[in-house]
Amino acid sequence: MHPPSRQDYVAITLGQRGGTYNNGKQWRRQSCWRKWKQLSRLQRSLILFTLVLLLICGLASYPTLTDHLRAGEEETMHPLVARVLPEPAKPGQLPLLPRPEQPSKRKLSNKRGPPLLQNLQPKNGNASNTVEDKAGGGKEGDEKGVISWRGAVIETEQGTEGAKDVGAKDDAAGNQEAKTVKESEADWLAAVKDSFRHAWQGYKDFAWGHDELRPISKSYSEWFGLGLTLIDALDTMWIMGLKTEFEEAKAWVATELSFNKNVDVNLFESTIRILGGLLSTYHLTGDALFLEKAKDIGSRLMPAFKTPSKIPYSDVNIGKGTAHPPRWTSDSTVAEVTSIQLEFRELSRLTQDPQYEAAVAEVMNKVHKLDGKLDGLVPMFINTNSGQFTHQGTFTLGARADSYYEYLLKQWLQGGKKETQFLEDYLQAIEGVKKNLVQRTSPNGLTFVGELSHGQFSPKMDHLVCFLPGTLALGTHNGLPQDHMDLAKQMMETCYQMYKQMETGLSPEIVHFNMHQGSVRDIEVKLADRHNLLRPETVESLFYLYRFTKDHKYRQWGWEILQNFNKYTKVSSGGYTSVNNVRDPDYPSPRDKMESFFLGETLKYLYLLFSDDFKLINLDEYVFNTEAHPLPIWPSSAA
Ligand code: DMJ
Repeated sequence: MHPPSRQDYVAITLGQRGGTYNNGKQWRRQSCWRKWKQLSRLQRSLILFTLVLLLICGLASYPTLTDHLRAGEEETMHPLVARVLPEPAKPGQLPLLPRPEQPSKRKLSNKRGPPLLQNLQPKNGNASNTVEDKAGGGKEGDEKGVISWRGAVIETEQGTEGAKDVGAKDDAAGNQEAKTVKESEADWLAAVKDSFRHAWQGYKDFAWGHDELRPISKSYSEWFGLGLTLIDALDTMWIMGLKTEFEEAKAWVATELSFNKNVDVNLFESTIRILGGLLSTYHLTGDALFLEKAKDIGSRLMPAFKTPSKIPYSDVNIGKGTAHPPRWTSDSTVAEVTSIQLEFRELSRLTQDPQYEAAVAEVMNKVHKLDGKLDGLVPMFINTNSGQFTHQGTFTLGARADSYYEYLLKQWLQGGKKETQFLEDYLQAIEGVKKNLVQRTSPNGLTFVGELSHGQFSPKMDHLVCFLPGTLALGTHNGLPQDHMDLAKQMMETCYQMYKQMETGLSPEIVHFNMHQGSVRDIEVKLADRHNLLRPETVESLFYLYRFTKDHKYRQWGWEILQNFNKYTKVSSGGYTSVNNVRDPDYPSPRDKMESFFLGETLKYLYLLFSDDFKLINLDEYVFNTEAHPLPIWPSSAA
């Protein structure tokens, strides 16, 4: 947690002085051990005795000390945040000792960020000006001015400065406030565009044509071997007006992309990222190349539906035309088989070939009729032989079920609000959510959506669930009940707090909420759940909430999140990395992977959130697939 006015940026810089971050740690460990071995037994005993003595004194004074520190911090904090400070050590557990630091660097800056990786902070705090950028020059993120999508020249170095005004705008006079908001919009758009360029540069330099960038090791990883990041990012570049980058990527699609490969791909992931990305890029650009590629991958995915039940297998070999379930089960995931519909339906409409739509419609019809739901909520697995739900009795809006609900609403919207079965199932499911899964935290009454397992409620929520405020708001915008919007706003606050209350300002993958009276904090995070994969769901919902309410606070929240991505996940040689520990601002521990959805979704939603041009992907004309690829709402005659 940090005061709202903080402007600093820390980029992760590795391998600059010979050796990676991990190697550095190992070296320090070995050197300390050697020194320790050189001491006499008496010297070692004395040191150990002193350390134990210090530890006892430290433990005795710990509450007083932390109370004192907190009192200082609380003055600058949101009152809610101030009440939910980092976990003190549990009884019987030693408080975590501070990590040894390089004293000279610490003195130079008391900013949070990995100290061993910290750069000297540029005074203007520009997000894209890492040390290497400054020294090396020539990188696109270093440009003095960039052209926004509106055509205005924006000084990137003013970008962050302008944002300071927004933090302090509360007491500004009306017209001054309007001016500040307008300036901020331009600055924030430029900043998110800079972030995209930085991410793209890393991908270009070290992972071009491969699935994902590994920014720390300056290499790449393959999942399907189909240039996943490049395809996922196409429409983002188009929307941001990054024409040069777009043309380079398009040339790769035209000359290098081939789906005639002996490779197993996941039906859901390749549908939402590749088919969805190609279809939306076709619509935005009108370029037939993307439709041709979409047809190619779409037809190669069809063998997945050749199952006894017509519930598709999870995996398809797009070269051989064979499909199969995962090795350990004949089940598919419910969210996966029910979140490919927008894309296949659109492919049928464009090609006038009904087979795609027929295949996914059959899945929806089957799921609609199945037993095993609870008030419209679905289990997480479905068997490809029997066509029945399996592992029944567990209900979540998180992993394995999430986008089932999203696609009920969105299919209804895509088809021009005529297919009422989708609407009915959606409305029933939201009532089911409210009845069975919505609870409030203690002490601050945050609204959240937990999980139910065989009648037992668990106050656990995946970050993935943060798609829900946006979907609920979209429903209300299209005439669904106002109480959906009320729930959306309450949950939006919770999702924001999942970022705000972490020491890095970034959300963990999973949180557990406290519900018992007398709890000290609302949010707990288990050790294994502290990672952040650069996921989009919260900024996606912020985008919808801002579009429908025009409440500027949602953009302010998005801006804070972007700054924290820049501070803790930006790698100076290019790209952003997922991290292991959002609770440790000194060492968030890079995971060395930039997921394709960071470019496909996270940065796109941030850009659209900061844009006041609501015609840029008009939500009455487009519906976003679950990977943030906009597809057109069908004209009434087509539905
Ligand atoms: C994306 O691939 C999609 O948003 C999907 O629906 C859920 N998981 C990731 C992002 O978190």
